[in-house]
Amino acid sequence: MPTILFFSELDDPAEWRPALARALPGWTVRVWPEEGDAGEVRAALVWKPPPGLLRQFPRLEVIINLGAGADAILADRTLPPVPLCRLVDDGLKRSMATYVALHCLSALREQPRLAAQQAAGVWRFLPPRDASAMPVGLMGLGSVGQACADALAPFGFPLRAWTRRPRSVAGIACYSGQDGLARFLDGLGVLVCLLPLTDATRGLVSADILRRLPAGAVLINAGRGPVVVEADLLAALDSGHLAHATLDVFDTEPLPPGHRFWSHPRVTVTPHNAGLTAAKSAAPAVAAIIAAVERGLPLPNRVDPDHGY
Ligand code: NDP
Ligand code: OXD
Repeated sequence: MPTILFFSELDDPAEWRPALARALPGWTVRVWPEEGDAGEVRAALVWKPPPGLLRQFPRLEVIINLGAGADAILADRTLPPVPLCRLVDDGLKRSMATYVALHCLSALREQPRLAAQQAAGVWRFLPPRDASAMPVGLMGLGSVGQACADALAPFGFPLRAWTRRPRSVAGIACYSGQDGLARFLDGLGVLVCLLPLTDATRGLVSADILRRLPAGAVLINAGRGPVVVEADLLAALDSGHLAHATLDVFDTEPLPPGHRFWSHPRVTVTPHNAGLTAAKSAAPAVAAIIAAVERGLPLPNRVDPDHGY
């Protein structure tokens, strides 16, 4: 019987096994390290598998990354030469969109300053800011960036996006490449980083980009930690140039005890929980990828190893 191999040290197999069994009738679900015939494994649904694990299945046809960011799996130089797809489902997009909307609205409503006032027992009227004067810039307008743009649309923020290739999307001022970067950054109220981690994006958000933001701007990073240079971000926060940073992703995860982000008055830390790939909503997306493999159709969310996402 065709078998899908499941490996994750983060996701609960007790949730995934029944969800996959429902979505893939006629398939066996094998949770690593359960024993079985290696030749029956046709698909692998994996999050950060140990290097070399996937090489032992001679009839593997597709690898499905149990998450949207493929940087960790692409770092495995021993991956067998079969197509690699990312798992991007409606539940994940919704959770990322609520995270980004929450923290853009928090900036709009001056929530960090209000929280500090409350902690100090201070009653001081702070007028809400004007969304129309607070452009939100999405670095990355892929499946997650687009869901975030849709969620932000009703609140009146002017929306911008910056991508690798030129794009044209109704309601969003689109910029691309190095040429478009300066115009994208000019006058932003909130910079939202939703980029994959690739050779081209590692260390991209450095002092140079941060200093081009207007004084008082806010950063949200829910993409990958190493896209932002942590030391440069701390310098921009310490100087007061940036009003606040909300960070879900970090160079080192879990964020080490004693890291300055934990206690910085201008930083909100969340434990890489912005997006959730839940078995119930994502198992049908796994089945859709496998159905496309079986029918020889283009694979949804296929990763291009040359570009790293
Ligand atoms: P996609 O692959 O759908 O989109 C990536 C976007 O980034 C595209 O718009 C792409 O541009 C743009 N991009 C890539 N490289 C560059 C570059 N060098 N310069 C400019 N733009 C670039 O990814 P998703 O939207 O699905 O996810 C984005 C990232 O979010 C994931 O890779 C992951 O790291 C992170 N993530 C984090 C989660 C969390 O819990 N914190 C949960 C889920 C995802 P173009 O349109 O031109 O291709
Ligand atoms: C993902 C993540 O990439 O959760 O899906 O970070």
